[in-house]
Amino acid sequence: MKIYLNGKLVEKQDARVSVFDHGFLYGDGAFEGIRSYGSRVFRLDQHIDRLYETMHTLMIDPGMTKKQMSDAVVVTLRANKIKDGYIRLIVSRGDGDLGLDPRKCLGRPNVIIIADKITLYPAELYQKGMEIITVPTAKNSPNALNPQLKSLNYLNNILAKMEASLSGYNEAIMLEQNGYVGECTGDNVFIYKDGVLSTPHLGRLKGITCAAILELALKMKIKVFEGYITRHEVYNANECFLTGTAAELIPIVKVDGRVIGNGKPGLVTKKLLDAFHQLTKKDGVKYDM
Ligand code: PXG
Repeated sequence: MKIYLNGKLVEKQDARVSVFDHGFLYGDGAFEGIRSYGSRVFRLDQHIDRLYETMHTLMIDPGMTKKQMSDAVVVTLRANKIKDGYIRLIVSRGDGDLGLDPRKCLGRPNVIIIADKITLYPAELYQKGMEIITVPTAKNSPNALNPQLKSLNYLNNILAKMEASLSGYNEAIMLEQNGYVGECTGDNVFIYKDGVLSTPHLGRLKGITCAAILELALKMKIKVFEGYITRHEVYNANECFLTGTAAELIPIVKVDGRVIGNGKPGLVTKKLLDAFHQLTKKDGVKYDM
């Protein structure tokens, strides 16, 4: 496996960064999770835009243009001969001292790109649907650590993920500080009821998959709503599903013990999943081997 590290492709065992890197010491950095389908990087431009927005807020300058960053993703995929895979793009602030002060990070940020195969939820969960729960750990407040930042500090989500797995579930709904539904630990949440597809508006990551699903829904003449959603509305929805780069679109059939709709993946969910699969075949940056 070849890893992209600061402009060079190196072997996995040689892809190392310092223990003084602020990404390691403090989770100080940004990342993206991207997928490629049949030698097309799905919505690469949107992922790169989101990465640069996170870095802008963190005041990290990778010393690369967006075009150079996109090209580096493609170079890494080619070097690993990956047509269908998952790309992890990481920019950490770089080496500092043992203090918090980012001004002490005098070296350059570390830019790392890993291209690998993807691990999905088991196939039967896409057929039967998944059960999830709401967990006690709430989303970070936007005025503390805004959930719209895809930063290397993912402890908020990891704590929630632990609560889910300790209770025997794969995913968990995290609520916002005000008690409204936020998102899952690595996925956005959707509900469908009476012709309207709804998803929380703020206090969540602006998912690339979520945006694609909203576009597809509009094309299918389904009404969409982005706003406050309560757990009560989730429990009483006709359909529910989660979206994310890794999971794509996974049907949810039970939340906190409440059966959603008829307890089976819904028709609209299936239609959107089909449409999403079609989209991944034509949307994206094409590359040759
Ligand atoms: N919300 C959060 C908190 C995420 O981390 C999404 C939504 C979906 O966004 P995209 O752009 O992928 O549609 C994510 C996705 C994992 C994992 O192991 C998930 C993500 C990142 C890293 C790992 O499930 N992010």
